[in-house]
Amino acid sequence: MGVCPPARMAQLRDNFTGLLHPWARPEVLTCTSWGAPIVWDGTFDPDAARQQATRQNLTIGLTVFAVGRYLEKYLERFLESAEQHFMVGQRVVYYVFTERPAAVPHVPLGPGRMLRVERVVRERRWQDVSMQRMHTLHEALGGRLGREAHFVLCMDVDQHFSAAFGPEALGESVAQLHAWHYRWPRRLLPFERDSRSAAALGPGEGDFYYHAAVFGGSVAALRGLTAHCARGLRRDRERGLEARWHDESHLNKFFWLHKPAKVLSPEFCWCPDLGRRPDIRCPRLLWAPKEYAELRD
Ligand code: 2GW
Ligand code: MN
Repeated sequence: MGVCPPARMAQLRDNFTGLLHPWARPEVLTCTSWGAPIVWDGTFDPDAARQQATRQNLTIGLTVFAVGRYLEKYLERFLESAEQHFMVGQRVVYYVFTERPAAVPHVPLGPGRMLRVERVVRERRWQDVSMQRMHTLHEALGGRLGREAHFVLCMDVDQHFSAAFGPEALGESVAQLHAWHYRWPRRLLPFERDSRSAAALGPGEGDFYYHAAVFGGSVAALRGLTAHCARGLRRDRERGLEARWHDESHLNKFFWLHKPAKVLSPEFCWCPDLGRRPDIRCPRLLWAPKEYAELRD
């Protein structure tokens, strides 16, 4: 099904990940139509990925927003589990964005790992908390974060790591397959379809439905991504529109126009409510149970 042509293989070896065995997972798609690897457990060599990242002396940024009740509810477990599993052995800078820096938990960090807290203002509507992230990230990438890190992953806080999440997840631009939708027919994917929205995709458009809970890339690529999404979000707001899945809709539009260099399988951001599935061999990051009724008011 998803084996890459040999000509792509040489390129993939340079893609930070030692992606050497796409044929190891014949039951899933391991390569997109534009030649980007889709990273599944078994298709990469974690040690080769680690070594390659270490040789390049990378600094990896991990951004996360923890505003309002999400700080107490999710941040500590997110950070503690990241210490266990996220880019172990690499240089890592966590960037926590919150309106209450003093309330950020003191999680002991391993050597070469650092945490920076950035103050943000709290938006009134939850949709705005989520959407404002693109603008805030854009500014951060233009400042200290952008100078400090080579690659950055941007994540939701309402999840925790459960297995190794290493440099195999790094690339020039990285998109996450959404756990709910990765096996759906393309025409049913929940893209924004209202043509008035900046996030709109026309009939027949859209490759995959990507989850905004994990996206990443080089600083330059993410500057472009966040600028695009922040611009689209602002334009929609000026016209009294709000895309179906907020910032995620704009992210999906961006990745339709600018194909990701690497795609992460749903193992990299899995929803435990979906149960055990034979293609999900090694979930690395698990969604926390949704408590919309309690948290969205
Ligand atoms: C968000 C919604 C309702 C109530 C509160 C919040 C909220 C979000 C908050 O009070 N404080 C906060 O820090 N956040 C941040 O925004 C936090 O990092 C959280 O993980 C992120 C996205 O909100 P979340 O996780 O509740 O939304 P999901 O899991 O449904 O996320 C998907 O859809 C969102 C847009 O609706 C985003 O695109 C998100 O990236 C997607 O994963
Ligand atoms: Mn979330």
